[in-house]
Amino acid sequence: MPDTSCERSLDATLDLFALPFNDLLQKAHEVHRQNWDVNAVQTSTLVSVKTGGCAEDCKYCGQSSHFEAKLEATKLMPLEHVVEAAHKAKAVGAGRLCMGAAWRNPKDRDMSALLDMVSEVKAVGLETCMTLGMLTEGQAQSLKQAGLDYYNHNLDTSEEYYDKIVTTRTFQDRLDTLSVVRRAGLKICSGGILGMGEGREDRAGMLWALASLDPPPESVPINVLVPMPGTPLEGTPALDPLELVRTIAVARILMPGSRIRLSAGRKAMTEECQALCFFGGANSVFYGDRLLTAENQGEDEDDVLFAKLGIKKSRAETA
Ligand code: SAM
Ligand code: DTB
Ligand code: SF4
Repeated sequence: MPDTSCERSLDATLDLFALPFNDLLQKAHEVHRQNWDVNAVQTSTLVSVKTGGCAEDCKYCGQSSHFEAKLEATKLMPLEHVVEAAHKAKAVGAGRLCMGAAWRNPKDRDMSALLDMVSEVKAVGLETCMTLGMLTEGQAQSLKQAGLDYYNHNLDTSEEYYDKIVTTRTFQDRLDTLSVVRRAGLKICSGGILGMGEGREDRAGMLWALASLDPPPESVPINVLVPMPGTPLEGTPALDPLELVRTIAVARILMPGSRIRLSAGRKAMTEECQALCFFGGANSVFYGDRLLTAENQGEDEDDVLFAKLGIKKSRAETA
């Protein structure tokens, strides 16, 4: 980033958030237009290859074993089911399959099955992404060798707010894993969640931390909390949608060359809110009627929205 003073830059980020809405949106849209086809949106479909029973205590997550959530823990999904999900995703027009596992980290004994998933999904003709928790150098390298394109590992929130949300690992652990992933030559997908009771300074701090990665993540998922029954954050008051639009716009200005994904939470958003997010710089979505365990706005509804907005689904980036 051009600015060398971290504190000044965080202040500058907060100044962007504080701009009059129209000024912020215009600025973000200009950056968007200079760097991207503003009428094209990248599409990733999620599949949960290992659900529930997770040892971490992320307070937003229905898959943690620390809370009352009723989600049943599964074993690792058989390869043929993953391949089936890939064919289905491809048939409806997704560009990437993102395979998620409810783990603190993968065990070495799981690696060969995971590597097969990567190569088989690539063979279907999709880009590949995985999100499996912390990785060792060796695990990251073997995923890269198998053909993995992206690794998703979110900062989730600001460093300051992090321990209100997760206590079983630290913000620094997340940064360390991102370094491991980068050293292995994988593209990074990293973002966070809004609407967890954090303040604007936390949203700014998270975006500043993401933008300060060198280079910034190629893909930045901005999730809005999906309140999961039985989790400590279940009753958190909903985020003001205009604050989501502002956050997307600031992300676009700070990370001009990154895909900004309007991620979890779209099912509860109006079309107007999503349209403003696309205007302000979002150019990627999770596509398909399921996220990992929660419902998503389905492909049919997305196709109707995209048609109304004149948006096309963009080609795969690494094919
Ligand atoms: N276990 C791995 C990890 O935490 O890195 C990978 C899977 S985890 C479900 C991936 C990301 O999904 C989390 O980092 C979080 O940002 C997002 N997420 C999980 N539950 C969510 C929820 N209820 N609402 C919004 N985003 C959520
Ligand atoms: C990301 O940032 N969001 C996705 C993906 N990366 C793995 C997950 C959203 C999960 C929403 C809640 C659920 O489906 O359980
Ligand atoms: Fe586990 Fe990931 Fe859920 Fe945290 S977000 S509890 S690490 S599955």
